[in-house]
Order: sequence, then structure tokens, then C-alpha cells
Amino acid sequence: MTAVTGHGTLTGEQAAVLDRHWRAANYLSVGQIYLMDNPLLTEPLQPAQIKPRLLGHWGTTPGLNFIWAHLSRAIGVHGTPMMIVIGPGHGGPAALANTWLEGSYTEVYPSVPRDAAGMRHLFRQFSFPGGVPSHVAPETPGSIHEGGELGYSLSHAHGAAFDNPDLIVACVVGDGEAETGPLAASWHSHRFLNPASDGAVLPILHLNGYKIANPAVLARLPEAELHALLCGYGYDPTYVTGTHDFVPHAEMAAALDAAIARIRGIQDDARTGRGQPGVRWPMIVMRTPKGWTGPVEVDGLPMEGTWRAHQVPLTEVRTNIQHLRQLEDWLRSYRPQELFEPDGSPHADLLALVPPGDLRLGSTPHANGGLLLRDLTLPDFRTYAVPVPAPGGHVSEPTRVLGSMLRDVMRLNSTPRDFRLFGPDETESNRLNAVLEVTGKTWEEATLPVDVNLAPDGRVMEILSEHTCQGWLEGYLLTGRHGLFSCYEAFIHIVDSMFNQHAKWLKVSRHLAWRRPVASLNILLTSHVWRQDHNGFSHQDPGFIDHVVNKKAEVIRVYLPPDANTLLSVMDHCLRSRDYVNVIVAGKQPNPDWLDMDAAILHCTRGAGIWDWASSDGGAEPDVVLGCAGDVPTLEVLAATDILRRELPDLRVRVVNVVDLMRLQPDTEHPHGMSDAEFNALFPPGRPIVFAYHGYPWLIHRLTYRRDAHHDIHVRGYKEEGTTTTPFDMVVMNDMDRFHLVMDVIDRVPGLVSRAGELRQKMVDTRARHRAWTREHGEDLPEVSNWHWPQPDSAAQAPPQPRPQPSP
Ligand SMILES: Cc1ncc(C[n+]2csc(CCOP(=O)(O)OP(=O)(O)O)c2C)c(N)n1
Ligand SMILES: [Mg+2]
Repeated sequence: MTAVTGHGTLTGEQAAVLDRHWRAANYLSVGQIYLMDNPLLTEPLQPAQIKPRLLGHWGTTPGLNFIWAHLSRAIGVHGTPMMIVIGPGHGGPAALANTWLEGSYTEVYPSVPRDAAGMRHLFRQFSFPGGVPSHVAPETPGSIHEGGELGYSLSHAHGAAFDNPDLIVACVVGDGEAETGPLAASWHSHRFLNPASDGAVLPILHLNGYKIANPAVLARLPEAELHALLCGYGYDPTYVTGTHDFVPHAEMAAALDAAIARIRGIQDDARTGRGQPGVRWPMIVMRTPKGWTGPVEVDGLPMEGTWRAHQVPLTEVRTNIQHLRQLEDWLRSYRPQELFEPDGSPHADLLALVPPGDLRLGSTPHANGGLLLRDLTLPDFRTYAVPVPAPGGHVSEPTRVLGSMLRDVMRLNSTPRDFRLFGPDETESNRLNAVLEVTGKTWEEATLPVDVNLAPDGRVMEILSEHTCQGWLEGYLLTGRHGLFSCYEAFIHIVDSMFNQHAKWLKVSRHLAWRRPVASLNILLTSHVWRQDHNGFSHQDPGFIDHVVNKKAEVIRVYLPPDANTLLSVMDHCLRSRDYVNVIVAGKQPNPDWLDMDAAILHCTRGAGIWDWASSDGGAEPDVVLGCAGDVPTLEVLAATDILRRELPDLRVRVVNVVDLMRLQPDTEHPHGMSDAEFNALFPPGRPIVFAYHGYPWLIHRLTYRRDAHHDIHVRGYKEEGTTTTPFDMVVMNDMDRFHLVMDVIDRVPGLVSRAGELRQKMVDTRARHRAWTREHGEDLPEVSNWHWPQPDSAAQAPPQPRPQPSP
């Protein structure tokens, strides 16, 4: 390899320091993948000093090391706070090597000092039982991005940059990663980045040519085509190319200096009123060989610069003397004795480029967002309460009511700006539009007279990419801010996997004392399965909850508020919580309000409870329990109860509503779980329980299978029957309607079937009548649409029943 040159903004001496830093990081990376002992190669390498299992990814690592060294230099020179997001997070050795070199690692983990013993520890622990993961994991200082699942780097980086006006987030995008859908969509993120009030993202496309076993598409595009693509995405790319024989230190330094200057220029213009729409942000395209500086050839096959370098280039080091010698030569090619003191500490001169204190990439507080987290200023949620003179005595659209509260959350947290609402084009459809009274929908591109509510500095983030919404929000939260993602219930599945990764991140972070708690990821699912009036079957899928409950109980919470006041109370709780994923399922359609605010708070505090006003068991042992979770199931259970109370007045019915789904699990399984005694007090064993649930019925069985009463639980829920039809036809299609629930009660309560045969038949007939009526008239039976919970004499007037409005 030829020596570096010293032109451009870099002196020869600075280039030499950069190169020494890079060599040191490369040495430490190879050491992590291979060595258990002899970290400084003070003696010839022995097979016993090699790890028995060689795990990790070399291919991407030297490029990452190169970028890290250069970012460190640029931060020092410009005094610019920066953060790094590493898309190919499998290059964990790079982040570990560099944080160790710069000292940030040892500050977090004093047991890994910057000396020979520390270096040995650093090497041994990597991908080793009891050690640290091979990826840029939560354990890695300076990271908000694991990178194991590829595709989310740019959206995370933008989430970090929003409302962080001084921060530049350098984002390494793998050329393979760039083929993923989420990454492809997230190139548009800068179109939502306001140079006046946000920070900036500097994408560095890492064109090392290959993925695991294939070329990367972007690396094989003709240069002009790649350039046109990136320009089309709104970037102004600079190209830096390195080869086996040429290390482009000067070019990279110049590219970074120019990019930072350009970013500051764009921001200065925007912040002094000289900004223009259509900003072209800089980016760097770094074309270097995969496995750069590693073995050129192994066993006669080309290695450096090929896909073969992706993981571990030399695989038989313990058993093949040739491989052992090649590894030793490779390690010694970095000339460790020039880089480390005899005691193992890095030479002071190669650390000359490391910026001080919190400016180090491994120490930036932005990557440990809990350090910067401020409690939201929250309005008193009780002031948004809807009046409920008696259960069912008022009707409201729960998400619309919530919208008023969120408007004020938005307003109260406009300085500092640390609350945003995210969603794929559905804020208005989900009836949260009140927020638009105080902020706009972020939009940096041109506008037309027909556009409404768009604003460059808006804090409602709408892009039709659930991946991008989720990634933005995760980046925003992990850097110490707050937010809410509102999404159609069926399409939240698009981010199933991203939710997985975030839940894993939280699970690990919670056990790292140095990582301070971050605001919870709040997901509001509305436009739910039961009320997809416009859309039908494709939009009917309540399965996200099933997916969520697979994750570690300590980080997941699921709420099914049955009405507006309970939704307000739940949301207030979620916005105050830390380190969870809160999933809240709530309807947007007109829905009876069951609880006044005091009752709602009490019910939400309990999480699950007997609704004595609906029950007819007089507080004694019930003949049957009707359980419900979710707004539509609650409505159907109450309507069924009304029929039972009228038709079978001596039947003792108990109504139990569950708002916090995790209450159903045993307390040994979930922190919110009920003890068996509590559960039995609600659902006494030996009594039939007919449970109407918002989602797929089997989940209730999963959650309760250990309960004494499990044998007695019969669940109704969504069983994948649906289409574009009336609201009540949906519940009928899934046998969760009030009439079927009454039939279920008659069938399950011992002795009832013999004396309630007539009622049962009436229920069957009413279902048939419903079917005929809807097919004839296109709407639900009047007795269904006009049903309301019996009102006390003082409120004998039927509550107002706005006709449900179909909505998108
Ligand atoms: C979404 C996703 N699909 C597949 C993989 C498996 N995988 C791990 S690394 C890799 C290749 C990555 O290539 P690139 O982004 O170019 O990274 P680099 O070349 O820098 O290693 C693949 C496919 C993954 N981690 N994530
Ligand atoms: Mg690649």
C-alpha cells in the first residue's frame, strides 16, 4: 500500500496521524475477531491464543474505521458536535476499537482499561460467551443503532437530527443495506428536515461493492447513473475512492470539511432568513475495497475487495499453520509496535486527532438520550374529559377527544421542541387534527395553493412509509425526546420487525446502568379492525398485539381503552413512562362513553375491573362472567348484558372490562400481571366466562392458560372474517355480536339452555334478520344502531347517537 498524500486541507503530518489511528483501529478489530491472548504480539502467535470460534464481520470494518478516524478529526477541527450511525452494524469491532482508542469505552467500562490487560479483555470479550455482541449493540457507547437488521440507519439518523440544531449525524449506509425498502424510502427524509431548527444528516454511502455473497446493486451502477440517482434524491454527492494501493485520507478529509462547511452554510442561510426551498444536502460516496487492508488472497482465492471478505477471512487459524502465519502477518502489517506503548496504551500522537470530552463519538450524550431527556410538560388530561352523566350517556369519537389533549402537549412542549407526532398520512383520518391548530405538517418542498397545514417547521411528521415514521421516531426517542406514532392497525405490521429490534434494544439497555431511560415508544393504533368501513378485508388485522406480546414482558404494554376518558388517562400514563413500547388500540368512530373521568382513572389504575353498574350479580357469585377488552367488544358485551338483564332477570351476570391487557397474565410473567387471587376474584373458577376480545381470540387463551378459570374461558374475537360492510355485520361475521354472546351464555351456563330455548331462538332469528336487513337496506338494523345502555330516570332521554360516519 502506498503512503498517503498530504494535499487538500490536510497536512502530511495530519494525514500520517490519521493513518496511524486507522491502522491502530484495524489492528484492534482483527485482534477482536481472532485473539484470546498475546494482544500485542509480544511473542509468535500460537494456536492456543486463537479463539476457538471465529465470529464477526471483517469486511465492512476497515471502512468504518477509516470513517471514524476522519469524523474524529473533523469534529476536532470544526468543533462540531457529531454522532455516528453505522448502518452495517455488523461491523461492531470498529465501534469497539475506536471507542477504546478514544477512551470513551474505558470511561463506561473501567474493567477494560487502555493498556495491555485492557486490550486483552477487549479482544477476548468480543463475540465470546459472557462478553459483548458482534454488532454495534446497546452495550456499545456512542450508538443508538444496532444495525443488525439492515435498513434503518438513515431514518434513525434523521430522527436524531430533528430538533437538534447543532448536531450533525454522520450516517454510514451499507451498499447492500441501500437495497432494502426502508432505506430506499428514507432517502427522502431530508425533505422533512428543516435547516433552521433541525440538525443535519451527512450520509456516507459505503460502496465496498458487496453484500454477503453478492455484488451490491449501487456499486455496479455506471457512475453517471449512480450520480443521477443520488442527485434525484436531492443530494450533492462527493466521491472518495480508495484502493488496495491508495488510501484517500486527503480526499476524505477534504470531503468532510466541505460537507460540514456546506451544512453550516445551508443552516446559516435558513437561520438568517436567506434560505431557499430545494436545499441540496451534501453526501459522501466512499468507494473502498471490502476487507480493505486484509489478506489479499486466501487458499488461492481472492479475498480483499471481494464478497469473501464479509465475515472472517481466515477460518482455520487454529488448525492450519498457513492460516496462522497469514493472520500473524496480517496483524503485524499494521506495525503495532509503532502504535501502542509497551504497556499497551495507544501512542499519544495517534490520539492527537481525538476530540475532547463529549465531542468524542463514543461519548456524545445524544447517543445516550436519557441523559438529555426532559419530562414533558403535560396538560391535566382530566380537563379534556367528556361528560358522562351515566354510563353510555354520552357519545364521542375517542381519538378526536385525544387530539385536543395532544394539541396541548404539542403546544406546551414547543420550547424546547421535544415532542413530535409521526404517522403515514393519517393524522387527520385518525381524527387527531386538533394538533394542527398549533403546528403544521412538516414539509420542506414546494407548496401549492391547494395544500393545507404544511409548514417547514411543523412537528407532525407524515410520510407514507411506516418504516420511515418508525425509524424517525426511534431516532428521536433514543436521542432523548418524546413522540407518538399513530397508525392504521392493519398496517402497523409493516414495522413488526422494527418493533422487534427496538424492543430488543430497550430490553438490553434497561440492564445497562450507564444508559439512562428514554421515553417510551408510544404506538396508537386506530382505524382498527372492526371499523374499516371504507376499506374492508385488507385493512382488518388486529395481529400486531399478538406479535408485541412475544417480547420481553418488562418492555411491552398493551392498552385497550373502551372509551374516550379511559383513552385520555391511558395516554397520559404512556407519555410519562420510560423504556417501554406502549401499544394503545382506540377507535375513532362515535362510541358510547361508559365512564366519567373519575371512574376512568380508577378503572385504568386497576387495569381490569368489574363494572358493577352493568353487572347483575349484586356483588355476589355470578352465574356467568362477560369479559371484554376493546371498544367494540365492550359495546357488544354491554348490549348482550342488556338483553340478558331484560330477558333473564334472575341470571347473575358480571361484566369485567380489561383495559390493560397484560393484567391477564400471571404476575410471575408480567409486571402488570394479576396474582391468581386477584384473577379469581374477577373471574371465579367454575363459572363460565364469555370473553369478547378486540383481536384474534387465541391471544386471550395464551395469556390466561395458567389460570384456574382457563377451562371456563370462551373467547370471541376476530377470526379473519371481514369485508367492506356495516359495523355490526363485522361483529356478526365473527360471531362476536351481542346476539351470539347471549347464545354463548345460554349454551355455557349450566341449566340455562333448557329454560332459555326461546331466547336462544330469538337470537338466532335476529342474526338472520340482521343479515337480510343489511343486504336489503345497506345499513344495520335500527334496533342495533339505536341501541343504548338503559339510562336512569333522570336521564331518561336516549343519549345522542350520531350516525357512525364511514371514514378512510
Ligand atoms: C434486513 C436484513 N436482511 C438480511 C440481513 C443479513 N445480512 C447481514 S450483512 C448482509 C450484507 C450487508 O451488506 P452491506 O450493507 O453492503 O454491508 P457491508 O458490505 O458493509 O458489510 C446481509 C444481507 C440483515 N442483517 N438484515
Ligand atoms: Mg457492502
